[in-house]
Amino acid sequence: PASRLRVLLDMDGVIADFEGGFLKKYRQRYPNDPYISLEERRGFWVSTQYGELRGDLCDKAISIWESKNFFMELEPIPGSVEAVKEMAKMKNTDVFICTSPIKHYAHCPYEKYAWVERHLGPDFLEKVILTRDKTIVSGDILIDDKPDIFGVEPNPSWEHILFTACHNKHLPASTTQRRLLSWADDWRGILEGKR
Ligand code: UMP
Repeated sequence: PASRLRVLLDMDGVIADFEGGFLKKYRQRYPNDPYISLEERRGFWVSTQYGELRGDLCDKAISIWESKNFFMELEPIPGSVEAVKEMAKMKNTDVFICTSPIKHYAHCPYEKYAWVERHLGPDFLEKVILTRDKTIVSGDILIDDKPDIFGVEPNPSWEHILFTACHNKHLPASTTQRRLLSWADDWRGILEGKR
């Protein structure tokens, strides 16, 4: 009997559009300050690139995702909701959402659960894993837009599949890290290859 495939899905940048939601609210709140277009984004940390643009913009960027309703109001990444629902219905497949909340916990953890309930349905609340260290979570695949995922476990069980995002699409092709270019890319093939 074939054993089950366990897929871990990152939320921000893979299922929910953190970068798009950030830029929209940043420009609304700080219309007279410079901003970084999604085409110009480089590096995983938005706050770092804004701080390099001008020192005070690091804290202004952080103020956006620390605000109430930021995580709740993120739009789904195109095709993500349909893909996640289809994946969860596949035979011998267990899907979990594995996401790192920000440490300013007033709104983010609650809103991540509320987002999952709203877009994926209440049954998916069973599948949410909030952790700041994804290396201690076991799985066959982790689909995540963060290029470097480290923690206390030096040899995580999962293969990291890099989900392409505005901040990582210019990184040189890696010989070790496979990519999923979008939810229109062949995610089914990647899953089948791991069984
Ligand atoms: N985040 C920051 N600073 C940034 C960009 C993102 O704190 O500059 C937050 C948003 C998410 C978390 O809550 O970091 C990233 O979580 P994962 O996508 O790695 O799960």
